[in-house]
Amino acid sequence: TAANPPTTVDVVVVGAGFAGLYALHKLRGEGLTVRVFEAGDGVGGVWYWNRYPGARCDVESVDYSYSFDEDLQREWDWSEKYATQPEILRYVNHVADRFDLRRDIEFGTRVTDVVLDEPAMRWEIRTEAGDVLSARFCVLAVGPLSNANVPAIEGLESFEGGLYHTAHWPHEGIDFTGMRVGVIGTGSSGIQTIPRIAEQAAQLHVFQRTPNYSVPAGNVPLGDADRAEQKANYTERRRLSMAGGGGSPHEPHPKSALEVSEEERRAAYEKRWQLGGVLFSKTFPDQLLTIEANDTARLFWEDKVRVVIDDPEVADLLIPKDHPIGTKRICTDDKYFQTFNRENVKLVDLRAAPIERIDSAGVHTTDKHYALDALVLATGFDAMTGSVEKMNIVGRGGRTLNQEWAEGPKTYLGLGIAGFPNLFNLTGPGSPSVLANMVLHSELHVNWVAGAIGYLDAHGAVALEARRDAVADWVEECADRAAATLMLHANSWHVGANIPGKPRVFMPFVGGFGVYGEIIAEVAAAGYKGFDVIEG
Ligand code: NA7
Repeated sequence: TAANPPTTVDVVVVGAGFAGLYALHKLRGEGLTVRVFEAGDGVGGVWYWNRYPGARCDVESVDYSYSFDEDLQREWDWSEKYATQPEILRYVNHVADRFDLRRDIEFGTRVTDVVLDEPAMRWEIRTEAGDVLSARFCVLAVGPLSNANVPAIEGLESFEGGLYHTAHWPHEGIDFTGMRVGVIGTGSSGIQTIPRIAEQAAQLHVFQRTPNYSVPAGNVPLGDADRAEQKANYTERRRLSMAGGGGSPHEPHPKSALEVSEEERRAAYEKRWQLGGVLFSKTFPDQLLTIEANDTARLFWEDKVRVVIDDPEVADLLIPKDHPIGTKRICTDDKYFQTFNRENVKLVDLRAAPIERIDSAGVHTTDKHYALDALVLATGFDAMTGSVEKMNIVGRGGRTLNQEWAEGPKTYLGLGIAGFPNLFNLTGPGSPSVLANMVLHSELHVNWVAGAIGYLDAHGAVALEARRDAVADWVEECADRAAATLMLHANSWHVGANIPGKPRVFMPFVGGFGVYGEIIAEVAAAGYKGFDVIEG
């Protein structure tokens, strides 16, 4: 941290995760002065905080890494197909050192206010530590899955055992040996951590409200030969990723699931199953478009899962019935379902008997008390809007972002908000972020923002502001695209269903990462069509 950090800069970036770090590197490289504020004491964003046992990325490590520097991507060696949280954190720290990023980052500093000074057309940024900065541009890189959701369960604060949220795991780790542990939540985080905790705990109770689809992750160690092959094809791999639906170099089967023979269909699912990972959801292109196609995947999945669970009644409880497969982000696991065969693991069905309250000694459901030494909340996030809405962001006419988004987030291309000139929200609602490879998506957004700033400067303009009509059209386009899929059939965090009172709006752009990249590039090429370019 600099001794006398400047109070006037070109750009303030909020957040030092993958997006914020690259924003700093890129914009500083364009000759701009940049200051980054980060609430954590280190870089990495979600990978800094989510240190629960079993935390691992579900995008291949070779793809879930920066592409902006050829030497960086050639020199870094990933040790596994899917990287663990500690390895990703080592990588992000390596990047921060290699590009000398820390000198412009203030750690342990949360931004509280981002207020437009309209006559000056500058943003005033305030932090909890008392910093006040004036910036021409503000880049929000706070992450779409970063604001942990702590459920409002009566008595939670009275629990006297260890209480942990997966997204705020103690850095020193926890040894559950000999303990009676409870885990609430069976989303991606719960499904990753439950098998690991089960290996330690004396007794583990898994409190499940909604069962989830999960496929074996298929993680394998990478050897020198694997890495050499990946790196030899890196350029092509990146090209395919940028054009692909999810930001990775994989494409679905060319035909509909319903067009092919039963034999061919099973062979395709079997191949994906053996490979492992989230791409099972994308075996066929229409799997998320029609119930008939989806059912073929769902039934294949169900057969695979039933055989590994010893007790058929437990299997019934673990198999989702309320949503088509893939309409919530599919989870990936390492022996999750097999964990329920262990003597020391019990599944608690909260549909049959919901949690009533928590007391000093454990969890009360409507029919029983569970005595616990430790309770793990794997209860997810106020996704896509939560971390942005936590700040007091005030735009034109004193209107807050929370007022602007009261009925659900409203953006143009995910990047621009009407009434909030020169404020760029990275990887948030209106973009495909959470449906894609977040690292490449962050690069895409940052490069676009850098291009926009360059355009303003080249044209002697002061600001870029999304037009209201363009926002309305984009919101409608995102809604229409979602409605044409099965994605609205799930009570997912994509629609805010996990947060009581949150407006039910499908927040991501579902049209694909490659398509989205083309759209935002065309808008830029057309002189930022849909934005007002404000002259000085
Ligand atoms: P998720 O996917 O939102 O999962 C949260 C889980 O917690 C889910 O099973 C919830 O059940 C459960 N939950 C939440 N509140 C409660 C209460 N009050 N009582 C019981 N159960 C509750 O979060 P994750 O962290 O696993 O994953 C989020 C994303 O991060 C993931 O998709 C990856 O992209 C990375 P529910 O389904 O709401 O009934």
